[in-house]
Amino acid sequence: MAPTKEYALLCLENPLLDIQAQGDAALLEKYGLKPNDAILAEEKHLGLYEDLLNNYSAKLIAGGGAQNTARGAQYLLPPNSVVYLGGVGDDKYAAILHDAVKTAGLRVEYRVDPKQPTGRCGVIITDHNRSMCTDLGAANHYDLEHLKSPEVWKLVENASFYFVGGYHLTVCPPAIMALAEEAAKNDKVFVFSLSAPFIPQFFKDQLDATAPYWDYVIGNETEALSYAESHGLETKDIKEIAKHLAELPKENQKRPRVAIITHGTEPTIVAEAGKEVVEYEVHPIDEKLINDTTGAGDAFAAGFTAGLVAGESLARCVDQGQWLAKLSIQELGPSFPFPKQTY
Ligand code: 26A
Repeated sequence: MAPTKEYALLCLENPLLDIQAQGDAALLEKYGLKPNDAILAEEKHLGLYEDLLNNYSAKLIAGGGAQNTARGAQYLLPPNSVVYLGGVGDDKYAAILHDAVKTAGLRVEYRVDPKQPTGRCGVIITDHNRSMCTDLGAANHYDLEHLKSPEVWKLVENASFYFVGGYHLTVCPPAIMALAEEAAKNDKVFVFSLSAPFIPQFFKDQLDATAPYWDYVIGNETEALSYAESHGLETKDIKEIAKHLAELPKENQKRPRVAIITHGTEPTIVAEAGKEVVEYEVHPIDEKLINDTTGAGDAFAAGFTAGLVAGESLARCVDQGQWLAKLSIQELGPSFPFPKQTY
């Protein structure tokens, strides 16, 4: 991949430790969880984490949607290309995250909260489904003060690409808006992920405030459908929804917006403002090789965004996203194979 300047890509969201295990219908029912979903934990869910660790031989794996994307993009780009921001505690879970990002060569600038525990995401695997239940902890305390601190803001000013996970809308919209405005003002690239159906559903106003700043918006079919429903679009056609996203009003008129909607093994849908929608077949994979699809979308976003940073064509960015997603689903959790594979 072409050399880029150092830390050209800056990512922001919620660093989490995934507590992941093979589960069953009874476990899902016990906590009132759907087989395939991502939600914020309520009081009734808080026993899940110990339950997974004690009774389901759960594994601890570095997670957090955009942190997975940041690791994936760094996997493909030259050393020192990606920096990631978010909030953690001062505990053994944070130490695990530090080890994982170090191995991945990802630079992190965490806001460390001495009083809050590092965020946890319970991941229950049943067949090819994964149900995620997140207790944000310290990740919920990320703030604008950290982003605007001189050392961190210097990294913001230096970067040319920003990637923000929509999950962060539940945490610190002002930090997202600060990055969005910085991007528009300086004609930098702002990439945004819809993250989960509950974001367009329950964080609609916060989401809509970021929309004019999206240069690239990435989601999957369930997120697109949730967007359509919460915004009163009279369609369930993914192509129509992608087109709608691409044509929304835009702050920086120098870049036409592109909406990218992945759809499992169905073709990826790409709508660029003012152009026809294009579909890209995914890379076929033998069902038997699929280990775990947790983080497939994050890996797609990683391959795609790394392509943008390297100045590749839109078609190649999509293809690289699909390629990295295919590699990631053969691993346990949102991980990438070592020794490294090259695109
Ligand atoms: C605010 N919420 C709910 C979340 C998340 C999240 N990352 C950030 N914020 N809920 C789940 N995840 C992460 O999604 C990855 C798979 O795409 C999990 O940590 C998991 O690694």
